[in-house]
Amino acid sequence: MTLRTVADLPRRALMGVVNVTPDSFSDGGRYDAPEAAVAHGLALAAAGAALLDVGGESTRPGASPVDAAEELRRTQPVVRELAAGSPVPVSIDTTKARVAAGALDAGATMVNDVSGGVLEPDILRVVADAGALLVVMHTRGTPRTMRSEASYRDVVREVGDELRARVDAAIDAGVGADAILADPGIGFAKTGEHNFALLAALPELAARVEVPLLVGASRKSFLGRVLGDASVDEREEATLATTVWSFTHGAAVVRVHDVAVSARAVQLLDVLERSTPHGMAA
Ligand code: PMM
Repeated sequence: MTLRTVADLPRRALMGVVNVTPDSFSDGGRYDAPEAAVAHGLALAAAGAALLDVGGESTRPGASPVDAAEELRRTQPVVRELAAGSPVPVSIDTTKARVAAGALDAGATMVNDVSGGVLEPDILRVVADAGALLVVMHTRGTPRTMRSEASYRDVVREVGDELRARVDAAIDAGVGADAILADPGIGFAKTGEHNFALLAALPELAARVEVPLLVGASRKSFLGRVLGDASVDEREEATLATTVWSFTHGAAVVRVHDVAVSARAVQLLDVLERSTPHGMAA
């Protein structure tokens, strides 16, 4: 399925995570064989994902970099199979222009760049030329250095300004303004407090960046800390709270690992929203 603009996505779209990596923080190694990754992607689509986000390089703090050839080797066959065989569009989670080009060639219609086009600015032109959608995420530095860059005077204002600058750079490179989503980058060059401040300020951020927001808080460690150091496997309810919170505070897309759980919550949210003091709407 092809996407031309963000408006082509369903309302409250869930982006399902398909990590083809041996070392992602939440599901590393579980789906690193291409067949397993494809089967997982198809299951996420069946569970209600509106988008599948295929990634071949772990972005967890301190992760080792992967070269473009290896990242392409991991992701391209999975993108190709999912683009051909799944009912929903495929996104490639990469910061590399070459990997993005390979994925778009294989049928992806969205590029999710966690560096917002900073690490390889050519990626913006690659997206523009393909007429694809783009996610620009906010971070500072690289996964290796981002922890030391989590310092802000006013995190909401600074992230909003820096994110808007990334949106402008994408538009300058030829990406349509209606094809861009912005993401505050929960957990990227942020402390737990910064993450909560940004989640509390989603409407302000959306107004500042002037494009729809994508939020990715699924299973991240700041959620575990609130719950007394809950492990990754014990963060699903907290993740669900952030999904519902993000959608009710204006996010257009939420990126999650467990799509089925979030899809059921979104279904209920839609009914609640249509309900009146007289009862449930038909
Ligand atoms: N988080 C991760 C990876 N890619 N992309 C976007 N746009 N937003 C995020 O918050 C984000 C991302 C890290 O999580 P993972 O290793 O479980 O994929």
